[in-house]
Amino acid sequence: MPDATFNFPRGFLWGAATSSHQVEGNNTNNNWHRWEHSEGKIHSGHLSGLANDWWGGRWREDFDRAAESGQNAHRLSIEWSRVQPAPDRWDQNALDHYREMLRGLNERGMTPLVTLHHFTDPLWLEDHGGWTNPDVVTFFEAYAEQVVTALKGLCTTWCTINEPNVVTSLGYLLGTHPPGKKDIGQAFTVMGNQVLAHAAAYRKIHELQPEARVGPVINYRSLQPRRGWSPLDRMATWMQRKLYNDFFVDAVQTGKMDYLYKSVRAPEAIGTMDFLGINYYTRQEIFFDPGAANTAYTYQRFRTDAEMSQNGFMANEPEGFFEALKWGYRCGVPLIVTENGIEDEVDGLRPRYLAQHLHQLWRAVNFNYRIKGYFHWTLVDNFEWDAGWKLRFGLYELDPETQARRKRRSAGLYEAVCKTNSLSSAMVREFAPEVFEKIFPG
Ligand code: IFM
Repeated sequence: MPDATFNFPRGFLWGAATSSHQVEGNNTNNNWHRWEHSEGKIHSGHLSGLANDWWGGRWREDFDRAAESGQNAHRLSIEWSRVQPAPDRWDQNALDHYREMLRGLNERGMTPLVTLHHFTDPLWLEDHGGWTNPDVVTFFEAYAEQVVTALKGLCTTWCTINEPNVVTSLGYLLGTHPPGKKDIGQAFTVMGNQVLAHAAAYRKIHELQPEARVGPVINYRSLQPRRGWSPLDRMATWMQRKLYNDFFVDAVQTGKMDYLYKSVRAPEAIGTMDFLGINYYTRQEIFFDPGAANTAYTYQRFRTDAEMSQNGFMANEPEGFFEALKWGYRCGVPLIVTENGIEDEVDGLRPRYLAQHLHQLWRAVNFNYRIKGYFHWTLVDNFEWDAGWKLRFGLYELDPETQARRKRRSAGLYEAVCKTNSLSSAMVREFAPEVFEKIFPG
């Protein structure tokens, strides 16, 4: 095969994604801090501790790393519990801190993408019933107002809620994230409140900043029936797709929240999506399981012959990424890949995962799916929620004790891509020769 280059459109955003609690350190006023300090919630009792010490100022060196490796954008999140430490208190110093960080991105020529809610809630909110409390809609709107008023000179692209579907499934169905519930009724309440809170924040942001681009971020999982011939597996897959992948975007498109057994009107949600953020990691197979009422009668697992990540957390399924982008395309708004990546401390699989996923991204771009950018999860290893420090997703390795960073090989591949706005056969030959034939068949 002669040398070939897959080019991306001019102005394509290339960056990495992070979230406040996972990188800042010393976040002590939110529900995750409480969860970390409750017995048996986090792998090996790990704590986020200093995390990547961004609150202490190490964001500077990490932004330098990203900028020097050709990234022209970065996605970060604001920590609600810092901005509003108590229901009646707004912390201007915290907002100044974020202003400085966004200025830091702009000075380095990087476009900021800011997420308002990435998993963590202030303790006072959790103590008021969290996302099951209908007041969360006005609380979230007020928080968005404060943040956008303070930061609108430095950012125009806002993600409202990161992975509402993960918050509900892990926090209210499986119970592995706070508040640790296993209650489908509460999960449905939270799903509805998330849509309404997103819609209220969307309208408030546009009032404050008419040129803003505002969207939700959905974790898209490619779901396939385990036994294609089984009507029960097909039905379970359909239900999971509807509730996990489709619920939120359908609600903002149709103004109806479709819980399968009932539909609730939400006309205020219609048209509150300027772009759709898609987080894609993996694909799973679905079985019908009559005993699993809490998970909509399904059981899911990876394909038996799938290539698994280091700790078995996910499978390398690049075709599912194309499917995710095709799914997003049907929404008719521009798409941003707000997360994609793999846990791989030894960086054995990541280079080919990255090459194969960027190949699928390029294919989708060539189908005119209006994709504006790609944000790799993540820049530097960070605190991976209930898995603690076990799962390492960084392009750079972190020693949380010493705060030392070390560049992984796949950072070299991503750097070459970002700097040339392309994926070439030479890059794949150098970094992931084992998949060369798959990407550039001879
Ligand atoms: O680390 C998380 C992130 O916070 C949300 N999306 C998935 C990532 C990897 O598990």
